Amino acid sequence: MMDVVNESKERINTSRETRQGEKFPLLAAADKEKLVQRYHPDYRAEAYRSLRLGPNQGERTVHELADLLEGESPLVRERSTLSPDRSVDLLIIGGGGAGAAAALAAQPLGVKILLATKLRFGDSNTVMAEGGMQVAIDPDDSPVQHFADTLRGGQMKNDKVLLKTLVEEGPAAAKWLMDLGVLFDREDDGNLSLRSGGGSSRPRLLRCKDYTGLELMRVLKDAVLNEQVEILEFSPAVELLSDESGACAGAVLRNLDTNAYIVVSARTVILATGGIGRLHIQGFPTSNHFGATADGLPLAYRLGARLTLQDTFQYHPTGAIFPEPMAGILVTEGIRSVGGQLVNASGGRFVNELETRDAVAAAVIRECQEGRGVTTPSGRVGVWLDMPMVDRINGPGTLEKRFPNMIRQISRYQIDIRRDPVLVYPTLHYQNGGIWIEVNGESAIKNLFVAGEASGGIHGRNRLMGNSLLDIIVYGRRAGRSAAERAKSIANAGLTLGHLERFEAERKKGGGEAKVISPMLFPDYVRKEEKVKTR
Ligand code: MEZ
Repeated sequence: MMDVVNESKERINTSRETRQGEKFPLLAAADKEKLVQRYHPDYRAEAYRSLRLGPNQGERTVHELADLLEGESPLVRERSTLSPDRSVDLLIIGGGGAGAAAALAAQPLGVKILLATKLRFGDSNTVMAEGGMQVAIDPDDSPVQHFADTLRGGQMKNDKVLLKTLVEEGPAAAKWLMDLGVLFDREDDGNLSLRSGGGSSRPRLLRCKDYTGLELMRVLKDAVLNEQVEILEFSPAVELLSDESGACAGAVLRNLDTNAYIVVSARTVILATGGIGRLHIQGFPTSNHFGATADGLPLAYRLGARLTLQDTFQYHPTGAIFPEPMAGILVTEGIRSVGGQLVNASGGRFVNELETRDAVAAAVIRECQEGRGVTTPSGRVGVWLDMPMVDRINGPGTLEKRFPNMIRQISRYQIDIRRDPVLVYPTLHYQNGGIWIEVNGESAIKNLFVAGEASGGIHGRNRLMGNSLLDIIVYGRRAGRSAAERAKSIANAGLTLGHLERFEAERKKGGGEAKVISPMLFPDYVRKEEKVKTR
């Protein structure tokens, strides 16, 4: 089997000369749509079912998420007292970039903030973001252009008000980060350096080499630690609390050391719990961090918050698949934006690498399903990402200068990306939809705000590269400000689990048995073997 991989790799090395300079056309809109509908995992009917209860009843989502949304709260069988252990103005649930940005925006308003996080403060998808943050600051660019690109990328299904705000507030968000201390890359003349990404008509990516999220989180975390924000680590939320009117009034956390519940009364709550990669939807490997188990979604859903676009997920086209321990690890789109090529087993290109991610992922899957992929010894099938092409096109040393993180991460597996291509296949990367929010971050439930990947609508059915780092900053700050302002105008309410009683009553009326306890908190690698084979 290794011979097959090596022989194919040889073909990549020999076809490099022919491929250099080769122009691969972008797809016509109709062909792109056909490709996506035929091969993208969002279009596999068998992966979906209808929701039987809750605010999105009758709509569909993938089995893995449906089970969590209709899951049973741990508090159904293990009741907790509802007398508060802690009473704050604002409870932020989640310690990634969106939670940190929210805390920094709320703190100047003088509210008492508790930031509770499942793992350590900073452990999140934010730190894993590599390629950059899109902001329209080039003289030839504009927020209007950014809006148009993102709308096209999102299959025209984006919430236009949310999107307009995202792009218009982009430049101010970048300035805010730089004022805090983020060091974006610059050109030799001192100007900020901008790069293109898939689906973007202009260079618009600000970046810190290929560890942009790590740099952002470093700065955001330091800034929060310097403020009056109390941090509670290893304390995930397991249920939200409501008042008599059904508005959000706090949360029940679980202390992961002692297993004890911590009841928090809060005037307002921000959910910033991040993504879903560790659900391994449809058996896909993931680029996400260990805690990305969709926790905020079932919590909000049981409280009555509506979801939007809950049936669409992003499979990043270039997750490494070989050697096996690398499965799912992200190879940044930045590599493709400077000339990295996707190549099939026989050494030929098959897609323009800067199509939007839904189309590139669909094209990779097509190659693999139609026998033009390379099979690894463990049975995965993938195509090559030819990274040495980057140095060939841009000059020796480019990979080293721009992608030190990629070189280091992949060298752990005895692959030098300056010399060798890497086998890749789509990896579950992002939840395109999530909890519906209005432009100040409030969900359909009063006093419950949402920021970052747990929210939905901004990105439509396919997010463009670099728009999630922008989203966590713009909407993290908006949610922080709005939730703090609201908290100043109301009092702490009486705590109830009325919403849970209503949810369970709905279940009894025909919602079927709960299959799982949710939120899940950690991936279940022990009891349920991950279905890792490439589909
Ligand atoms: O926004 C992203 O998902 C991103 C920049 C990923 C990457 O390829 O680096």
